[in-house]
Amino acid sequence: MKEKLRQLKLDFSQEIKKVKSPAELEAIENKYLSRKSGLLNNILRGLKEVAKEEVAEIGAFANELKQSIVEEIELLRHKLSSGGQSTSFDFTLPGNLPPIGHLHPITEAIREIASIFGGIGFQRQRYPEVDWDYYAFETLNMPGDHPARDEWETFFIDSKPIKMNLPANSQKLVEFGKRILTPHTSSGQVREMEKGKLPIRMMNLSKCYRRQMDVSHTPMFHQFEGLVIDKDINITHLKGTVDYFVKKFFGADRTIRLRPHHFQFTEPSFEVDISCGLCHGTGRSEDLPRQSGAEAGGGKCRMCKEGWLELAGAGMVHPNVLRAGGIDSQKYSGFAFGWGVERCYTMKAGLNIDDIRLLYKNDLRFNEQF
Ligand code: FA5
Repeated sequence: MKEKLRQLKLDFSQEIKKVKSPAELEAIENKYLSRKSGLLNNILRGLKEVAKEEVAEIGAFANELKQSIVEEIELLRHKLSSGGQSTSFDFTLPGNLPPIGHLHPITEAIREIASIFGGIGFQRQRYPEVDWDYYAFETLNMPGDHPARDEWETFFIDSKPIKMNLPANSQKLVEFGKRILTPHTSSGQVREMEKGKLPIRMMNLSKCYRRQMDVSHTPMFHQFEGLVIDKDINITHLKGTVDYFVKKFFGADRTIRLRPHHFQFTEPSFEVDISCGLCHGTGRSEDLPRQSGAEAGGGKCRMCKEGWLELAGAGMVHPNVLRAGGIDSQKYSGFAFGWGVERCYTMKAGLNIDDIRLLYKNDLRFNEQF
C-alpha cells in the first residue's frame, strides 16, 4: 500500500505542474482528494487489509501526503487567482503594526502641572472659555477705560454689552459688558470667589486667546493660574509654592527670584524669574562647552545673558478683587500666579524649542520627537 501511495505522490506532482487554469485545478483536486471517488481515498479503503503493525506507519504517511497535496493545491490556487504572479507570502510573519500616536507635548505638560499642584492641594476648576468682560477685566480692577487692558490684546465676540444680576447676589445688577475669548486664566479668580467657599486653593489650567503671533506668542495658548485665599496668607506662601513647582517641573537645581512688577489685580505684584538651565544661573558662557549654546569666544550666556529667565506674573490679590468676589479684605488675603504652559514647556530642561508656533503647526515630524 505504501508503494501505491508513493506512486500517487509522484503522479500528482507530475500532473499539477501541467495545470494552467482554476478549472483544471479543481479537476485535479477532485481526482485526488474527493471523498467518494478520489484516488487517495480509494487507496486508503484498502487499509483494513494491511497488517496491524503497519497500519500506524501507513496512516501517518497517508496523512502527510494528503496535507502536502492540499498545500500545493492551495498555493497554486492563490497563484492563479493573483494573475499568475508567484507569491512567497509567509503567513507566519507578524503583521504591520498600525502607527500608534501619543499625547501632544502640551497635553502632557498640562497633566504634569496639574498633578504637581494637585499634590499640594490645588483643585483644578473650570470656567467658561468665552467669558464676560466683567470677569476678565472689570472685577480685576481694570475698569472699561483703563489702559492696562491694552496689554491683553483681546478678541471680542460680536455681541451687545449686557447687564445681569450677579450669580452670587441676585439683587445686584451689574454691567457684564461684551463677551470675549478669555485672554488670561485670571478671569476665573472672581468666579471662584463667588462660589462663597473659603479657604480657596484653586488651579485654573485653560486655553487663552490674544491677538498675538510671533516666535514667543500664539493666538491660542494655555495658562495655569493658582489662587490661594485664606486668613494670614503672605508673600512667603507665594514664594514657597512657586519654588516648589519650579523644582518639581524644571529640576531640583533650579531656583527662583521675585522681581517687582505691576498688575492691576495684584498688589504687590512680581515677575517670577527662574535660574537659567543653560548657564546654571551664572550668566556666563565660559564654563560651557561651545555646542551648548554659549556665545562664541565666551562672555554672556546666549539664552539668558544674566543667569535668570523671565517666567511669569504673580502677586498678592488686590483688595478690590477680593471685594468684587464678595470677600472681606480685612479678614482674608491671598496670592495668585498665572503662567504660560507653552513657555514653561519650552524652557524645561533639555528642550531647545526656539519658536513656540511649532507646537501648533501639526507637523508630525516635529511632534514625533517628543
Ligand atoms: C497675565 O496674563 C496675568 N493674568 C498673570 C497673573 C496672574 C499675574 C495672577 C498676577 C497674578 P501675562 O500677560 O504676563 O500675565 O501672561 C502670563 C504668561 O502667559 C506670559 O508670561 C507668557 O508665558 C504667557 N503668554 C501670554 N501671552 C501669550 C501668547 N500670546 N502666547 C503664548 N504665551 C503667552
